[in-house]
Amino acid sequence: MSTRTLIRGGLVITAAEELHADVLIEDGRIAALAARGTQAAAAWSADRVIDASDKYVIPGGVDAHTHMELPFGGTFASDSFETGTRAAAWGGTTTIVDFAVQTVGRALREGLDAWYAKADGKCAIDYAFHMILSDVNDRTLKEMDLLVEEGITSFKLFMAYPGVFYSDDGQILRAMQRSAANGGLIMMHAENGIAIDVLVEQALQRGETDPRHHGEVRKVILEAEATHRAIQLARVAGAPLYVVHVSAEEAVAELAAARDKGLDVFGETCPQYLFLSTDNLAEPDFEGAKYVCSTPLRPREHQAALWRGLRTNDLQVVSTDHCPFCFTGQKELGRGDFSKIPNGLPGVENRMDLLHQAVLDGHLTRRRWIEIACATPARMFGLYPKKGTIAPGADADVVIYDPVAPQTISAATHHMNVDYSAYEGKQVTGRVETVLSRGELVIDQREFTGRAGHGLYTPRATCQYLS
Ligand code: DUC
Ligand code: ZN
Ligand code: ZN
Repeated sequence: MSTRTLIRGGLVITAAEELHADVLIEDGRIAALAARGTQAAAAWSADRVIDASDKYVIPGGVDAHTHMELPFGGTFASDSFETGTRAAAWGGTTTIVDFAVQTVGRALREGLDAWYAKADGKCAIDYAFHMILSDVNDRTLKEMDLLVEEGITSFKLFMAYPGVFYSDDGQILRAMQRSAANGGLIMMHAENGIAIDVLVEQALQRGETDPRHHGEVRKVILEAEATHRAIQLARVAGAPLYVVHVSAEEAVAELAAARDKGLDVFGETCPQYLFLSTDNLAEPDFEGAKYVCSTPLRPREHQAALWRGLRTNDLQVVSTDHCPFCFTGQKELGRGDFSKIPNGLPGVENRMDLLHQAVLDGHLTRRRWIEIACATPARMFGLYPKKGTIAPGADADVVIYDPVAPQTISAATHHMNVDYSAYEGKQVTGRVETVLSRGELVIDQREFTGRAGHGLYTPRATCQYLS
């Protein structure tokens, strides 16, 4: 039976425009928009009418970088696909792209199938996958082609974490050459992990074991150098490149220089680099461990360059790199040795609100907020216009957002399965009120009405910024 939902009276914001319009949803998709007060809008009837007066009507967020259940440092990220996607919905995100992991010595297929199985029937919102390449060899290079055809059109490589996820320059070049041929997009963790491991060892020998030393050994120059090297390798291969979790001003400069040359080089940053800093890593009593992630948090002076990069489009996407580990029992693994602290921060629930706060703080326009959090990640990863916008034919993934509601971010009220918030006590203005995923109410006036298994696996096209 056909279900019609009408969202009345809100301000519709997309990456392209803002208009006071009513939105008609039919069979899980946007059927039509009509400017407020027009005859067309007045004539619409529906089974369900949602009053969005004084609210924003925005596309559901697309978080293109999450790690549910990631195995790391002898433990696992604490959000499952069930808890993590539910929390995402609470925060106004309706699509995640998570990273399936290849184990060294095993086929991509095996890792991917494991990720399909983890997520199947568990998700509250739609999901897709990238693939982490941990072992680039002749066999896995061939498998990349099959994955692109299957809708896994992006591959993360690591210049960091020797012995775990690390690829050397030869492996990186070969994977880039393959992606140049098959249409895949290489996503790069750009840090010189070989040099960092030397600095880690030397720091520990000097007795520098606290979390703040994590930030000190993972030097800005080693992010900038790896970013530069990744760009040159991509040029040699004739391949596009997407650099993940950019945190340092000098790395943004490398991206800007590449883009000024007209290269297909893209960059992502994350809320933790925009709102947190090495001050957090230096918090006493091992509290700094809560903020250990890689790339690391930087001195706060770097934030201005990140905001500027987002405004000038030298950075195009804000994702979360959501990779939560509980303080108790998980982050604590690194007491006395910062290198044993599992790397990662929670954030999938906070991204849309923090970026809305950035609008209020004057860093971004409202449309740019939607662009970097919804439309561009959808285009970058082949999901547009099904995801990332409000337009006829798009999936009805829609958030009714209250732009004046105050909230205090806290672990006491968040829905992520982690025992702390990286933004504990931070006061922001703006809050998700209602969320629809393919026309179904997932959050209804701040009550969870979704279900595990509503979220569907979504195969992706190739990057839509490439000709
Ligand atoms: N960085 C993190 O902080 N966590 C997981 C993987 C990564 O690259
Ligand atoms: Zn990474
Ligand atoms: Zn990551």
